[in-house]
Amino acid sequence: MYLYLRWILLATGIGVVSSQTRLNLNSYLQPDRVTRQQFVSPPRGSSLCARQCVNGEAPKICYYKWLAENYVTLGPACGNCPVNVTACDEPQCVVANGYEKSVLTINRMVPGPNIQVCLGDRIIIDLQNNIAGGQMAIHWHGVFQRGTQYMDGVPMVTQCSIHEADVFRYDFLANNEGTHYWHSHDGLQKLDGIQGNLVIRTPKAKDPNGNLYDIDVPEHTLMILDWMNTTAEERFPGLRQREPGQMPITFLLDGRGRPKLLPGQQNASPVPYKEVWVEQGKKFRLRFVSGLCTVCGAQISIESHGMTLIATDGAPVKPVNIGSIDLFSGERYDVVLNANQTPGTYWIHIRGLAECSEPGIEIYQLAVLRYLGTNQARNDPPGYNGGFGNGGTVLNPQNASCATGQGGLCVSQLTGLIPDNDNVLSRPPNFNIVLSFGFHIFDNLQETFNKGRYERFFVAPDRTVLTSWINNISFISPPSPLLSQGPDTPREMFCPVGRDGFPQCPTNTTSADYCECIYVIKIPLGAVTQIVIGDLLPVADLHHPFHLHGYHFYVMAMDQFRNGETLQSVSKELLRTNFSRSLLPALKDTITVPSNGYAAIRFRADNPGLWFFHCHFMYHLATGMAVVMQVGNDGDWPPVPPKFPRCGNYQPTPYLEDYSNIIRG
Ligand SMILES: *[C@@H]1O[C@H](CO)[C@@H](O)[C@H](O)[C@H]1NC(C)=O
Ligand SMILES: *[C@@H]1O[C@H](CO)[C@@H](O)[C@H](O)[C@H]1NC(C)=O
Ligand SMILES: *[C@@H]1O[C@H](CO)[C@@H](O)[C@H](O)[C@H]1NC(C)=O
Ligand SMILES: *[C@@H]1O[C@H](CO)[C@@H](O)[C@H](O)[C@H]1NC(C)=O
Ligand SMILES: *[C@@H]1O[C@H](CO)[C@@H](O)[C@H](O)[C@H]1NC(C)=O
Ligand SMILES: *[C@@H]1O[C@H](CO)[C@@H](O)[C@H](O)[C@H]1NC(C)=O
Ligand SMILES: [Cu+2]
Repeated sequence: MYLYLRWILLATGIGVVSSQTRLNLNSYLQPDRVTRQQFVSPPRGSSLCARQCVNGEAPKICYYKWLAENYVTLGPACGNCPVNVTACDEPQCVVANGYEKSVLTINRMVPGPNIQVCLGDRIIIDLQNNIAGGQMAIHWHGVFQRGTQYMDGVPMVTQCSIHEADVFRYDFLANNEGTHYWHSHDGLQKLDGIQGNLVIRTPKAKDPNGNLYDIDVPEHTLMILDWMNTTAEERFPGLRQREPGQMPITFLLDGRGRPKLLPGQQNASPVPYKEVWVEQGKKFRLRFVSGLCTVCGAQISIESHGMTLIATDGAPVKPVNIGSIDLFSGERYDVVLNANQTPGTYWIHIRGLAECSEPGIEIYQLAVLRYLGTNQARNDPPGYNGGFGNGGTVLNPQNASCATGQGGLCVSQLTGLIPDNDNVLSRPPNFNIVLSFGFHIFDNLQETFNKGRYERFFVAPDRTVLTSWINNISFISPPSPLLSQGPDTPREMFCPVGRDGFPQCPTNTTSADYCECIYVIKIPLGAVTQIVIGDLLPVADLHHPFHLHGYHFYVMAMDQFRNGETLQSVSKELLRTNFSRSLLPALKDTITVPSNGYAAIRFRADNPGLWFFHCHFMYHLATGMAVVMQVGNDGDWPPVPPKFPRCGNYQPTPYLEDYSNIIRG
């Protein structure tokens, strides 16, 4: 391992840390947020990692101290916010939607600390867990962790959860650029506040779209959250009588929003809207990060301003003008906003999609785009239907025909700008995986809840009792991390492997179409791998976003099933035709599978490790809509560092131990 890490450090120029040199990390400590002023003109000799990246500059060490704990919105730090709006900006005041609620926070912020570094920097985070009785692990969504596979932050896949009162040090290199983010991968914590931005910049001259914008500052990384007025656990598995399901009540932009009011209702003391500041005559790079957790997508549009899309999940694409973006959980889209309108204030409109668009629900949120030097107040808040995308192209639409472009611009229609240096596209894939996902519905509740049966389930808004699967398998967590303690998990807990080489349900399961086991698909190291993933739910208006850890992938094709197509027929046809792609596809790491449709993705499996591939809807993941992609074998990925935390099952044997000696003393 030391060899491996030393090699990385030398290769990237961070040769400072060796077993001999001991440096005081505190001198590299970073603030939780950096202002535009600090970012653009830092003091001489500044150790700030949030900076404008310069060609040939030595990489920096970026050290962060994080404290995770139980916290509260509108708590004691907030004084009399929102009656006194100035008090809402006090340190440690978490405002959210102005509704008092228990949350979980890192450093008492929602979203949490904003990590902004340059490509090649070394990110070190000491995470102290003070959550009462809670355990956690943080995933760096979009970061490949090549060489530091054990830092991927998936509990029981890459590491043990960090227990209360413990500190864990995350330490990895920022080796792939783009707009990423971080979130707790443990339980349901991210919906309660444990997530934040992670942006890895390159020098502007190295961005193929760098000439399209003038200003790219940390405060323009804009995280969109869905928000409940209860904790996430209150909704799991879900109440049956009152407020069933897991629906949010609103969205927050960068942690701010107002509660939805009924028509004619006035909020006596509303919290201030989030304000995004721009200067007239300049072009701004806005980085939208979807921290959404529930099944609702969010559509973003800006009054009187179109947008130019320049990157998807961190990777540059050929610029294209759009009017609005449909964002789903885990996705990121970077756009250029041209501040060429009359100086003033303009609405930023975020409206709920899918289940959140239903009559009577219609969740939405507003924020303000403000030209510097103007202080005009706006008293004409648009409603749910008052979005500003009218006429412009909808990016990443629901229900569109991706083959014809009718209904919006699918990500499969974008043109990428990252050349296919790995020869992923030039030949047919070596390794094909066909996955379907769906729900097992427990319709005989008397049987399901019979004495001695304990099926995992959740309750949908329509009160259906169900659980989630991929290829009929509901993923269960191993008792020890597969990456660091693989042999500690009993073999019989894994799904048996069928004749086709893929895991399947054990033959003796109680239900023909559903089982729970540890689901691991093995991919040969180096194989050009194609995954075709299909939604087998005929009508539900759900668009499941699937995220692959450790990689990004070319989006080869996606669409809804048409004219009697099935997942099998589509995947056969896609293989036969090579997708007929003449243009370079876009790269993503999270793909929203069209409802009652499919997506095909392709990548070279050259990053060995155990990489989670799962639906990014939090409650679907919690009920098993997940699979581990094992690329290569133990020995292909680096071993964990010395003193890496260990954990495991305390499963007793069925035999009674003889304690007579101890009892006698
Ligand atoms: C409003 O809040 C600010 C900041 O906390 C404080 O300085 C000021 O005294 C408060 N004003 C009133 C009227 O309470
Ligand atoms: C949460 O919000 C919902 C929808 O606005 C409302 O019906 C419910 O009463 C709220 N719950 C609490 C505990 O305030
Ligand atoms: C698919 O691509 C490979 C490599 O370019 C080529 O040999 C093969 O003929 C193609 N198949 C079809 C059906 O186009
Ligand atoms: C199926 O077989 C496995 C292995 O023999 C056993 O552990 C498990 O309990 C069986 N399950 C059922 C539902 O019978
Ligand atoms: C899932 O179960 C259904 C019903 O038993 C079966 O028809 C289908 O082939 C199974 N799918 C897979 C991928 O095993
Ligand atoms: C997409 O299709 C579903 C199912 O037919 C429908 O309920 C939903 O309203 C459609 N959404 C849009 C945006 O067209
Ligand atoms: Cu899902």
